[in-house]
Amino acid sequence: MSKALDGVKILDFTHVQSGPTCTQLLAWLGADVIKVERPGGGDITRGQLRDIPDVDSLYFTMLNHNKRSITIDARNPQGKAVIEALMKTCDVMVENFAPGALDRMGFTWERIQQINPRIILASVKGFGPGPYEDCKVYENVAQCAGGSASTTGFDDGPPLVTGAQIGDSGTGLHLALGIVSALFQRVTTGRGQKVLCAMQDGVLNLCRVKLRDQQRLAHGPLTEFPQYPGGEFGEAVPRAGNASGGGQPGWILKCKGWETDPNAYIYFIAQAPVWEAICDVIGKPEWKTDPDYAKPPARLPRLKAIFDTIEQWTMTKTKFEAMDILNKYDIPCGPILSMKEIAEEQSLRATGTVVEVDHPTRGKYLTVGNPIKMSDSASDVRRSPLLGEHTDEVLRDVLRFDEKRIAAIKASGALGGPMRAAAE
Ligand code: CAO
Repeated sequence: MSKALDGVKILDFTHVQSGPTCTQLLAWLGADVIKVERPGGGDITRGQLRDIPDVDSLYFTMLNHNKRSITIDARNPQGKAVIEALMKTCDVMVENFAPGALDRMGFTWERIQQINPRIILASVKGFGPGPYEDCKVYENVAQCAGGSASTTGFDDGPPLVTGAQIGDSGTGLHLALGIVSALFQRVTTGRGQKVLCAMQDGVLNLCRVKLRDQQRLAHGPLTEFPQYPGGEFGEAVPRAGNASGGGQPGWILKCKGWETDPNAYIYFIAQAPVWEAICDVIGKPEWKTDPDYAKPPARLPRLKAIFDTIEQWTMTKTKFEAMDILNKYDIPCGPILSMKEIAEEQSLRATGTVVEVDHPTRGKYLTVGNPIKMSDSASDVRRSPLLGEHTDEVLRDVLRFDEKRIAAIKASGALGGPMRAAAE
């Protein structure tokens, strides 16, 4: 089967998480992604959070599937020449170096356009133009600067970061959309363009409901928040605990076994259209006609007491039993799944969302496959490359350099030391 991005060549200068997330997605969609790494250690994540000595970490392997790896020293003149040759043949160059690093390598946007006017230069930076544009940024910095941390957590606790990597992976996703859009526009203009995604902007985009709430605050308290009706609302959107960000009240409730299992909980949404069914299920049929409970506005000041009562019912069921019962009535709910449960969930294996991959030095490991499912562009998940595994192959087959030229480049030290052979 063909792939959506067949024929698209990506020069991948990314490292750590944000950029690699983007290029991994493009690779799953069929692009040929050639990852340029510094000789010696390569992407720093190869050696970070290692669980097995001297083996590429899961951090690296889970962000770099379906790519080829070439080692090039960008400061070596011969290395620079190889990079320029790759720029001439590639459609897109993706990077997430610290601000200014690409310019310092000699690859300004003007120079890149001289080399290949059709190339798209896609970058992740921490911040867009402004007071912080020169700052280096990691995931949690972006969560804090993008509005997520101030609105996450409980009102009586400090700001919290979330485990979902909305700063890194979220921005990588945004960048991938920018790249395919630029490729589409190039069909008519014939020109490449710069695509920039700032992590602060990406996080804020994912937090836009909180900027909505900031403006609602000017017109009175946020009635769906747990602070209402008794608590104080200050000048900024407060942390909402587990309240739903939408128009239907929700909360996380204990289920059977919560005393010993930290994930024996269910998210329960008291959706208005199924309110009567909720009353019947939890044994409170009188609430259907009680003026204090029958209509949504009457329930808002009583949400805590309502969820406490519903919890008395959910505590008598496991989260999966509660799911089965509630789903019969179309009551929206979701079990709090642990990573262990997700790793073992067979339906996620069946759809390719959780995939087992074999790696030559690590052995078998689990990863997350492509979450975008397309009927005419199926994704296969291929293991991440060893450092420099495809250096010779790229010079020979992509750049069509002859053996003599390859030998001269190697002798210059531009590709680093001897390459590790692929040991399948
Ligand atoms: N050959 C020669 N030099 C290379 C090279 C190669 N193949 N690849 C990288 N380098 C050099 C760069 O040129 C840079 O050199 P100078 O700073 O001396 O010009 C140097 O390696 C380090 O690059 P860096 O500054 O990007 O890396 P860092 O570890 O210091 O910072 C990070 C990491 C992520 C904070 C920074 O890259 C950044 O802010 N990126 C943008 C935001 C981003 O993507 N953050 C998400 C990170 S994931 O949590």
